[in-house]
Amino acid sequence: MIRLRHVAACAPRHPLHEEKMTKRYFRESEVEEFRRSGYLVVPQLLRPAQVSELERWAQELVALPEVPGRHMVYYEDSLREPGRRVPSRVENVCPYHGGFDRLLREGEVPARVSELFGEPAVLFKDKINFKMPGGDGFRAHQDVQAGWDAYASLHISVLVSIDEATLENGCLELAPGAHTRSLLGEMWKPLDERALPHIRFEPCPSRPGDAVFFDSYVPHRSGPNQTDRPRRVLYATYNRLSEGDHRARYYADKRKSYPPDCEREPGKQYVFRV
Ligand SMILES: O=C(O)CCC(=O)C(=O)O
Ligand SMILES: [Fe+2]
Repeated sequence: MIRLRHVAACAPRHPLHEEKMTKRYFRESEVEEFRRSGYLVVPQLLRPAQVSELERWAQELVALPEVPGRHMVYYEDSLREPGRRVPSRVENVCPYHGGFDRLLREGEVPARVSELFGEPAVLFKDKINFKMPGGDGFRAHQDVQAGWDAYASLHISVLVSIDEATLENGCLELAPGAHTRSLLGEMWKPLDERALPHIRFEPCPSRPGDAVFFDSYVPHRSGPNQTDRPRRVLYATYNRLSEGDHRARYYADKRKSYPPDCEREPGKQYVFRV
C-alpha cells in the first residue's frame, strides 16, 4: 500500500494534465452560485465563429443516414400539423462526429464541469434537442427521474444554445434552489407541479453560444415551440470520473427501453416518460 502511494506521488505528470487541473474558468462566486441555485448561466461561452460551426455540425448530423446501432434520432408528432412526424432530438452524437466529440470531451467545456464537481468529470451522454416548429415542451422534471441514479450519484449537464431560445419557442425554465431536496416526485414520472407550490420556475432565455450548467436534481420544464423556426439546443451530461464511465451501458440500456425510431418494432407503442 505504502509502496503504491509512493509510486503514484513520484509518477511524472503530463504537462497538459497539469494545465488542465490548474486553469480556472469560474470565479469562486460563480461556483457558489451554482451550489446555491443548482444552475449557472454563462453568457457567450462560445464565440460567434464557434456558434456558426456548431450550426454546421448540427446540419451534418441531420444529414447522416439513420442506421441502427449508431447515433439515435427520435421523432415526435407535430402539434401544428397533426399526423406529421418531426425530428425531436438526436442522441449519442460524439462517436459519430469529431467536432462535437472534441468540444464535449476536450478543453473548456469538460474543464468547467470538472470545476463544478471539484474533481475530473467524464461525459455520460450528449444530445441535441431540436424542438422544431410545433415541437412539444417538457413537463417539469428532475433529470435524475430518468433513472440516472443507476449510473452515478450526481450529474451535471451543460446546455449550449444553438438557436436563440425564448419563452415563445420553449426555452428552459429552471427552479433555483430546489435541487437540495433530493427527489421531488417518483422515478420515471414528471413532477406534479400542483403538489410542489413552493417551487418557482424562472425562464432562462438564451442567445446562440450561451450556456447553462445545471445539476440532475434541479427541477426544470419548457414550453412548446410556437414559432416558425427550430429551437436547437445541445446538451452534454457528465458525472464524476471517480464514479466510473457509464456511457456505453447507459446507451445500451436506452436502446432497449426507448429505441430511436429506426430501431423500433413496427406496430409497437413507445412512450416517452421523462
Ligand atoms: O430542451 C428542452 O426544452 C428541455 C429538455 C429536457 O429537459 C430534457 O431533455 O431532459
Ligand atoms: Fe431535463
